[in-house]
Amino acid sequence: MFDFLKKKISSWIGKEKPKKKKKGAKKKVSKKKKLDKSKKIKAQKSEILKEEQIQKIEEKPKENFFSRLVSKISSAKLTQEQFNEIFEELEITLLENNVALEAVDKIKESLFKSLVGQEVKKQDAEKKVLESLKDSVLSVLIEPPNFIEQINSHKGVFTILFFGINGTGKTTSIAKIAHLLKKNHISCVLAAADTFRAASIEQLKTHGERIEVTVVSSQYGADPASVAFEAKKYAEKNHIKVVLIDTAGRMYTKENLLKEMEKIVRVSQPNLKIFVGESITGNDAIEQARTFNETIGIDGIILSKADIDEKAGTILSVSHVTKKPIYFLGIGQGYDDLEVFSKKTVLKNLGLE
Ligand SMILES: Nc1nc2c(ncn2[C@@H]2O[C@H](COP(=O)(O)OP(=O)(O)OP(=O)(O)O)[C@@H](O)[C@H]2O)c(=O)[nH]1
Ligand SMILES: [Mg+2]
Repeated sequence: MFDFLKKKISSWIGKEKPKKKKKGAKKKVSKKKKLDKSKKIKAQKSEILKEEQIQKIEEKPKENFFSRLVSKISSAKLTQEQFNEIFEELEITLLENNVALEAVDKIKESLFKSLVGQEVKKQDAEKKVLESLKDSVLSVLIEPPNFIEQINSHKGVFTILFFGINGTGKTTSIAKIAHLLKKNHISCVLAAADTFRAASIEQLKTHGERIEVTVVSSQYGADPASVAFEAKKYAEKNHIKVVLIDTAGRMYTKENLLKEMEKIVRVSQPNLKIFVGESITGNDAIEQARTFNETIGIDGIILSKADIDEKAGTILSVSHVTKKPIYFLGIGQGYDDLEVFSKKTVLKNLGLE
């Protein structure tokens, strides 16, 4: 994750040095041969010198977004026009890496405020630009509440509803969360409220067996809202702290499916509504999150498959677009492959910390 963007930023800020070209292996030459071939050696030497000169030229860092900003700032106050011209490179990089336009604009606004028209000492210019870049990334991220504390501080049963389109990793994320809760000594029950997709109930039951968590289920075709309700009742009766409700993947554009979801929400009264989206799908995931947020309302986000997302733009922009925090990133198919989201980790992954 973050590979592409990190590489670009690292090359800007000089963390990734251009690789030196390997020099040709020097031949061992005997004294006699040396004398005989002195002319040739001279020619070789001048060749090597030429090669070194070429290398020096190749190694000279190219003018990039970062160095241009630093040099403009250290020579005079940066003007609006200069900033816009220089920002273009960052803008393209961000868009190429799936960052949503709104988030790009916000990053631009934040950088603009801290750099344009500012009096900065020459020796501080590099630090100032780096700090501003960091701040502008932070400005589009939201730090999530502490998940475990949020549950523990709640009186009574804590219900979490998971939703999203088909195959995004809802069921897997539920199993990962149940596993996390168990590790934190918090009891939970799973509600098999995806009564639509073939084998979905068995899939959840298999996870339940593996992680030793009870699954409340009904028949295929049963009302998902009633399964969620039953699971909540089961939790109340058996003093179980958390109910995790699995739902069928649904297109956010289908009105009847959204109505069904509204009913599940009405009946189960969740304390958290978690949208599960795929990190790799970029603007698609952003659009899904936006629409689910407008129709059902989301409280938090899990972005799955971050382990196979090299661009990371969804991670950078989904919270800014929805104003809702990412709680976790799915980073694999195992039960422990769930990473608590934090701003600090994002900065670290981008090579900015
Ligand atoms: N690499 C990777 N694969 C994941 C991750 N999360 C889920 N998957 C895989 O994605 C596929 C779909 O996962 P599910 O949990 O069944 O997705 P779902 O959203 O419940 O699917 P539907 O119920 O059909 O809508 C499975 O093969 C999972 O193993 C993740 O974080 N990383
Ligand atoms: Mg599922």
